[in-house]
Amino acid sequence: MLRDVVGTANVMTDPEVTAAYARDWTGRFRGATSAVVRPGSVEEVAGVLAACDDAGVAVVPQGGNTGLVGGSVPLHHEIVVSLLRLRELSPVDARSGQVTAQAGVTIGALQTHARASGWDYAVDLGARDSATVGGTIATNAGGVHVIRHGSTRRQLLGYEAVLADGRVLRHLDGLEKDNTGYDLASLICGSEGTLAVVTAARLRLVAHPEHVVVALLAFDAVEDALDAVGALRRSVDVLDAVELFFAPGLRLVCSTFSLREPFPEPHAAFVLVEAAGSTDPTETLAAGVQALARVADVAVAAEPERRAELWRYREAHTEAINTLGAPLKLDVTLPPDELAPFVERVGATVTAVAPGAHVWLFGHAGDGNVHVNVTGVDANDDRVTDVVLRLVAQLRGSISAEHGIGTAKRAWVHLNRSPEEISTFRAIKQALDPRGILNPNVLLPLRSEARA
Ligand code: FAD
Ligand code: 2HG
Ligand code: ZN
Repeated sequence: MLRDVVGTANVMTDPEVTAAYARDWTGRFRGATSAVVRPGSVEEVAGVLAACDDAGVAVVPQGGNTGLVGGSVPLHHEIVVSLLRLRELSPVDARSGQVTAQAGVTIGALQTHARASGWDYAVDLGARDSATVGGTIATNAGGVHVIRHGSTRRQLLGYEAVLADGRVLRHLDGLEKDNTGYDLASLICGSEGTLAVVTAARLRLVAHPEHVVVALLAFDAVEDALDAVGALRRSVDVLDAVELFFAPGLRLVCSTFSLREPFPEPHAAFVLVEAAGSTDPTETLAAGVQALARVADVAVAAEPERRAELWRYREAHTEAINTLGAPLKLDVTLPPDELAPFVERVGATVTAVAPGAHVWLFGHAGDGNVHVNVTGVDANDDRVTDVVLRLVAQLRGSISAEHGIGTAKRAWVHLNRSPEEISTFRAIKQALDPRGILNPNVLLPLRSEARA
């Protein structure tokens, strides 16, 4: 009995309570569950999984439930295992610049903890106050600092996780060099809860930058903005974010949140650049911006509050778009040379199959990552997903940059992964979770779903 493992108060069955765990952040993915279980220790996670494995009951691990691909909610009546009670953080190790965090710690809490010791956690994202260490590891979350520090996998120096049958794997020493066999932390990172439940991690911290400056650049031609991305990456060596958005998204953000537009004149495209370092990067950034060919206007901010105002124009896109109804979200990476052709073609590609659609584009341009949000269509319209992901594959891009596959994209994994790779994925899943109880409805395509 799960109640014997976690206590009666931590098995919730009232549909009014469990509903919040069964619906995703966007409102697109809605399921139902007979129970939400909230273990409070690694031993309790092990007990819950062993019991479910014995009974052949499928589970969905859940952290902050901010995932955007329908992977964190029980769409097939799975039991939800919420990790939010695992909230311990070790002191920051000043010599190694490392910390051990339990799965339910939010990214915001981890950053605050690290900053109190002069360090920082490099993965940063708009969902920081809800997204958890466990969830970001499970999705290998990216965020705004990938161009400088890499995605979550690069921060991961050790892990603790529970296998489907309740066995606990633990390797938390955090040695920078450690070639003792298979890198299980890297394997579990990005596995979206299909191989093990992450309970804790040893994480790399980075120096908290003393000086940060943000510039919002306006362009009258989309092509000029995309050219600027590569030029800035070459000329400014202290860049830690290069973000992109366009006039319709900016207008929507400003009208939704009653914000003043950042520039007196309208412009077509915007690049938000952040530079950071132990010395003031303003001059380096200004020189990089001056060298750009066709910048129409610039706003610069060094003070934290003004920096946050400029960031809001970019970060508030997700929330603003959601006010229009649950969108269809795609998250793709293009090779640098294909970013401009993709941005140019994707709108017409979508409206060819869904004439009433509105396509919103924004993203982390520094690493080629574009978020394609489509409103004005049924969010489950597979035709839209199909044409966009095929365009991405044709341009040699990835159909999932940072959000994962979840349930939303499992039918298109074959566009990026060969049959040999997919059968190796299946073999790994079978070895670690032979009864298939861990998030069985995400990531791996159904055999009947493999499309030509
Ligand atoms: P959940 O949503 O709860 O779960 C996500 C997946 O991980 C599910 O498959 C779940 O089963 C699995 N999982 C959760 N916890 C565990 C665990 N302990 N062990 C094993 N599996 C687990 N993502 C980015 O990459 N970059 C961004 O910039 C970004 N910005 C966002 C902004 C907003 C406003 C929102 C709403 C989302 C954003 N996301 C972004 C998506 C989301 O925040 C990330 O995918 C994040 O990693 C999810 O963390 P979570 O704790 O909410 O996980
Ligand atoms: C972002 O970069 C997030 O803002 C969310 O990854 C993207 O809403 C989206 O599609
Ligand atoms: Zn993103």
